[in-house]
Amino acid sequence: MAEDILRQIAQAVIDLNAAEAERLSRAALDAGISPYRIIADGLSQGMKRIGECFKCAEVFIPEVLVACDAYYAGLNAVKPHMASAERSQYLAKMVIGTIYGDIHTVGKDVAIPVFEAAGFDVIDLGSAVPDEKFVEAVRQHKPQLVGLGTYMTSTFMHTRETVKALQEAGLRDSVKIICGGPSVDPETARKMGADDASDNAWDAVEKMKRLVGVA
Ligand code: B12
Repeated sequence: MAEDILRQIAQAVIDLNAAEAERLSRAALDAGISPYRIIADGLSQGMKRIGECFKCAEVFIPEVLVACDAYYAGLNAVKPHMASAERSQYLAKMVIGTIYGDIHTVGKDVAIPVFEAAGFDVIDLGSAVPDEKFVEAVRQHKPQLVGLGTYMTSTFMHTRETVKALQEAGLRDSVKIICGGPSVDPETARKMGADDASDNAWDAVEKMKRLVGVA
């Protein structure tokens, strides 16, 4: 019974059906299935499949964005029912934002549900985020990871400044920093003081798990 409904929830995400993902997630709650299982074994399995289809070019960015909507429709229905004990089952906490000077948001908006579906607790700071806002957020939320959305070569170079701001605040050693976007590469990211980089959210998940030691 539980397995059936969880499979149907995953399928609703794959079918890009937000209304169905929400309806089934509520039905699963009513059936006594825990919010964590609905997220991990239902919604997230759907996003995982969408990622596989994206890698094989069976679906494209517009479909991925609609799948994200379906994922969030289910997630928002179950999240208020999560006990704090369940929240602690996250793999790690991440603060993410598009770097200063860069207004691109789509990449981050696709990446966040992928990271959440993989078990990361993600705090989104938005786009064109000033360095001080990253510093404040790390101080407040104490994440293990900082994600920098860097979608242009010029703003990718700003990574050095963001890292410096964290260093000067004495926070650099408390976090791992990963850059993401089409113009990034791990070697240059490391030269600028970050720990890694990825141009694909699904590949990034594996790197993030290694960075926080849960791979
Ligand atoms: C849409 C778009 C815009 C839209 C943005 C709308 C929005 N709300 O995001 C608009 C029109 C506003 C725009 C503006 C500009 N853009 Co533009 N834009 C694009 C475009 C066409 C698509 C970007 C996109 O959404 N991709 C789809 C997403 C899903 O892919 P993605 O970002 O790579 O994200 C994936 C991964 O990188 C990863 N990921 C994403 N974020 C993160 C974060 C972390 C931490 C991790 C680990 C992983 C991760 O997950 C995603 C899924 O796998 C690209 C071209 C391209 N092909 O990329 C140019 C592009 C990024 N833009 C570019 C430029 C130059 C600009 C402008 C300067 C143009 C101008 N002259 O005004 C301005 C920027 C202004 C500014 N200050 O920011 C250049 C950058 C060139 C470079 N290498 O520096 C590009 C590459 C186009 C080009 N070939 O010239 N742009």
